[in-house]
Amino acid sequence: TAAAAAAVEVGGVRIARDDVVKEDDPTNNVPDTIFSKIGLQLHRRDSHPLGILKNTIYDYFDKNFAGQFDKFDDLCPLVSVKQNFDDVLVPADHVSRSYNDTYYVDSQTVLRCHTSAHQAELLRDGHTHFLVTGDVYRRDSIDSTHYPVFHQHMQMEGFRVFSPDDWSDSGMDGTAYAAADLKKTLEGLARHLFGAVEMRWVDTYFPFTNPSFELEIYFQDDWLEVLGCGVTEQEILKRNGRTDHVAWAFGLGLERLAMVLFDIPDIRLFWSSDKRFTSQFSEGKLGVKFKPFSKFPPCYKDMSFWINDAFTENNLCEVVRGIAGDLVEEVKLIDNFTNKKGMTSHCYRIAYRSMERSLTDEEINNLQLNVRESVQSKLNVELR
Ligand code: FA5
Ligand code: MG
Repeated sequence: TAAAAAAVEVGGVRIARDDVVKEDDPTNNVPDTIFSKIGLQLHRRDSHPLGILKNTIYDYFDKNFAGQFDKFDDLCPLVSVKQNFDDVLVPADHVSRSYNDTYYVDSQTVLRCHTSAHQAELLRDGHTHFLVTGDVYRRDSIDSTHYPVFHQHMQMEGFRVFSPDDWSDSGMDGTAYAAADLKKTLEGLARHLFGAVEMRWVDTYFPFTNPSFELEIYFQDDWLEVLGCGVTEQEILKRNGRTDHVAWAFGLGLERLAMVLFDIPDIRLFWSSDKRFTSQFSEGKLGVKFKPFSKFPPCYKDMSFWINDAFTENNLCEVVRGIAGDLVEEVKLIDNFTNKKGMTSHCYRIAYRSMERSLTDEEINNLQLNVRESVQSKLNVELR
């Protein structure tokens, strides 16, 4: 893969590669492949599907809330552990805090894993209605069987504060009032984007909201989760200058909505600079259906090794991604057994495929060779 630039700029803040990728620092787990995604800001390109979608959501809020929502779309994705987790009440022992799930720049700084990381500071700054759009980062596995899980995606956070005057005449308590307003607002948004669409609410859990819900839309014979939301925990409002108020919040996945709206079959296409992709979209045109250009065939390579206690699939995926970048489509466990000595063997099948061209045998063999070497040296496993 191409060497990453030395620095990028987000919202006027310069982020140097060497401040984010520190190979020899054990408190850092950010690879070059992730650094190269920072600063691309696809959601700020008006002719990119994610930019078109963001602008259409802005239109909905502008129209229905008379411009009350303040908009942020270039807040720096490097945030403190406090902002990302503590400020939104994520428990100290929650799995999402682990090095296996989150990219740490150092022990106190992460690449935000959700846009909720900005709730507290914006509240403290006095904002009562706001939208925050940005790239978020998670150490997921690679899986494209249905919806490809990816290590970066775009979220939009929405937040609205109510004061007692807003609900006092409604006959409801503040929480019920906010929950009803939240659902009405998001159902309206779904209709603004999709027209008629089948949707349903599912109860769920988030540390920062109660009650909490997910909205699912029916797409290609299946229910697809597009956002999480709920009534903000009182503690968050209290800590940030809004005692006696209530609020709702939501966080939606822009790619998931865009894939449905534009018929985009693979999440990796959003990062493509191929003209055959980018030229199909234009500013202000939501829902123009993407016409796939020829799909190149995948190539499969298997590798087997004895794992050790420290082995995790996320770490394996990171190593594979570090070598093959966006050419890797899937890493799948296809065999798993433990021998009499108690040693466990895993066999993984790696699918390589380019969105843009046909890969040569030589190129894939080289990739696989490098992947094997890197897996052995970085994960300390024994190849079979
Ligand atoms: C959150 O990130 C919460 N912060 C959302 C929230 C905000 C809840 C405010 C309550 C109040 P979750 O991890 O479910 O939740 O992600 C939110 C949305 O991002 C998902 O519904 C989905 O649409 C999208 N998303 C999550 N993971 C991925 C992924 N790997 N690829 C693409 N989209 C994703
Ligand atoms: Mg979820």
